[in-house]
Amino acid sequence: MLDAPLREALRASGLNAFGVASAAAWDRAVAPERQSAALSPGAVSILVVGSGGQDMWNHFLADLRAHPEHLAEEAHPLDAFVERRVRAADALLGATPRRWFFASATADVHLDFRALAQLAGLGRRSRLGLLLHPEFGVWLGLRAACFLPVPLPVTDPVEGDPCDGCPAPCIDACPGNAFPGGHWNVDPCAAFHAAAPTCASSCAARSACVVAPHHRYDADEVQYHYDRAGGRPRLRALVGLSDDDDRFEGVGPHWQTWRRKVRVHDDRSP
Ligand code: B12
Ligand code: SF4
Ligand code: SF4
Repeated sequence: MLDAPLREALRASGLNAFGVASAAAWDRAVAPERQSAALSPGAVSILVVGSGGQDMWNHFLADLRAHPEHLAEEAHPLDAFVERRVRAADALLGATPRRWFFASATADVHLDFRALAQLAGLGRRSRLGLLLHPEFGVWLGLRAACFLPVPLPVTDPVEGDPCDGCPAPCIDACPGNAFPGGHWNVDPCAAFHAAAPTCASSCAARSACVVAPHHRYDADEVQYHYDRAGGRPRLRALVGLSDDDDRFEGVGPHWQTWRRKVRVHDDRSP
């Protein structure tokens, strides 16, 4: 298979979850500006790459320890790590034309990776609003996608509602009433962030998910994802970089202002 060596190389960096969607299925789900004809003419397959559990975080820390400048010189060091590793592995695809997209909030072209990953068989939407992967549960990051003009075998979709039959401890664990109607909603969650510091560095609802608890991130990784302001100094301490040598402070996630910060095209509008 064309992408087998690429997958092997990415796995070595903890990019360990893969799925393939057909470009035709993606095109049916999104508005013309996001369809393959606009983004990558001739593409027929989309390889979606994720990181399940804590493996990629550990590779990221090892990279920063070996190269503290990768922290000092990058505003978004984890996104930069992903892009470096993907670009390095990309050479294994040879001369095949292709185009990569990244899931970072600062990406030039924004794709809705949860929708794309669901089409690529990486999981299903959960009550938490996160894609729930059969092996990694909600402890799956979505990282990159490659549009290719080569027909790769499409990954079977994960069927059914992953939350069916679950007593939903995620809802009970949420102090912010962020599950109106039984499903997570960004507005009450963001409002709670503005009103109280309780969720500044973690999400009790996600931590309560019963699926794959052994793949939960550790406290450092959780803090980095939920609270870059505190997570970045913690990263500096973990890799031995002094505050004075770091050119950036951590910022984000932007709970209240994400609609302005992320150039999201609303695929649901006609
Ligand atoms: C902007 C953003 C945010 C914003 C707004 C969240 C939001 N509602 O979109 C803020 C800052 C609040 C945020 C918070 C978090 N985020 Co965020 N976020 C993003 C980002 C950059 C864009 C999301 C987007 O396109 N929103 C567009 C709006 C219009 O979407 P929406 O209306 O909410 O959702 C609709 C569509 O997604 C659609 N849909 C169609 N098909 C499918 C299929 C599935 C499975 C789902 C869930 C939805 C869906 O229906 C939805 C409802 O109408 C993505 C990365 C990316 N490029 O996709 C990460 C991303 C969604 N975030 C992620 C995570 C993990 C989080 C946090 C847990 C914190 C964190 N940083 O780790 C929290 C909690 C989120 C939660 N419970 O859902 C992960 C999700 C991974 C997963 N397993 O699903 C992503 C993919 C980033 C990544 N690198 O992995 N995030
Ligand atoms: S961050 Fe807090 S308010 Fe938002 S879903 Fe998680 S526990 Fe609830
Ligand atoms: S705890 Fe149960 S209901 Fe909540 S997201 Fe996990 S599987 Fe779904």
